[in-house]
Amino acid sequence: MKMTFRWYGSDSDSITLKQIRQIPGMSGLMGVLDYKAAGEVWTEEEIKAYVDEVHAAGLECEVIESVNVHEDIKMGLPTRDKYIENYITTIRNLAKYGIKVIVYNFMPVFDWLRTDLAREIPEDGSNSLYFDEKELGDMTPVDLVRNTIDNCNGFTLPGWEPERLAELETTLEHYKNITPDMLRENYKYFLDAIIPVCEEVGIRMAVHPDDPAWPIFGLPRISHSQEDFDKIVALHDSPANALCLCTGSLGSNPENDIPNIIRHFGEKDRIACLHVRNVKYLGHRKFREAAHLSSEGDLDLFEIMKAIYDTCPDTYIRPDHGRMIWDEVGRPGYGLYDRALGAVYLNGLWEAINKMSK
Ligand SMILES: [Mn+2]
Repeated sequence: MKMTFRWYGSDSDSITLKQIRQIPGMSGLMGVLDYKAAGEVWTEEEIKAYVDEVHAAGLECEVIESVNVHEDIKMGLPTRDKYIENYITTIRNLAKYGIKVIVYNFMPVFDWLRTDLAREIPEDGSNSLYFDEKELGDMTPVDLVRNTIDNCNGFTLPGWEPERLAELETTLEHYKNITPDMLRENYKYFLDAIIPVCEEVGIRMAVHPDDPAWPIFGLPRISHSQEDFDKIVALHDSPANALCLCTGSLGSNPENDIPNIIRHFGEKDRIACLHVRNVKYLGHRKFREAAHLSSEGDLDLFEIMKAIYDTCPDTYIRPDHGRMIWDEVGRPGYGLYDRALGAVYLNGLWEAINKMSK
């Protein structure tokens, strides 16, 4: 297992590579070029500059996140072929600079959704991302987008780039005619085009689950259960068609048994990387994000790490959204302190599991 950390680049992250390097047990990053719009080619120059900077700080950069899929590909529009060509160019460019895994999603419009980005946790005065379907009741998708962009402390959030959401109304209208099966057909068309290239250059695609793990605003969503992912891995049968198993996203639905889902796909060699974090259930379709420690939320992080150890021990993992603690100001979910605590805790679990298994 390689422990990694998400980093947005020196121009758009409040955290430095030096700080990340000083977290015990940190091997590298899950990196991102957060200024790239969906559909754009990531050029060799841009990738090289990013990777060189990470290497110079003594960290690896083998996983890249948020190579976003253009909506025209998801909607199956005639223009999709041009964007698929661009995507393939990006895959080839990333492979040239040592990237092994690309994290992406195939969610219509919304990458992830929360109704509050800084809900105070009464017990200790920290705050975290929060979701309550009831609060969504009167909000339109446009309201929610405005609310999210207005409350992210001046940072753009992954998946919520203002440009990408400019044509929101038109896109939402278009999705009304797309069923989950049609979305899967468009998905297969995309995978059939890119996976042979991934096999050739040694990259694994890792799809991220829907977050939260159920349909929202009537949009077709096809990635939020073990059954969903069984269908996705069958769309194009290859180890390069793999998952980024995000325990918190899938775990937002208590019906998802996360350790079992990890074992199911780990045994099939279909997990390329994981985001590991905890969630606290507050009611039906209502949750907040919690510290990583099992006792702070509703997921069993020991059982999760054990499932990884048993079925996909060579994978990449990273702590995911942390709380904001110790008065830190940063991107909601992506502060330094709580994610660093999470990484150290997960490494501690790993050491214990490893030693007890011998
Ligand atoms: Mn995640």
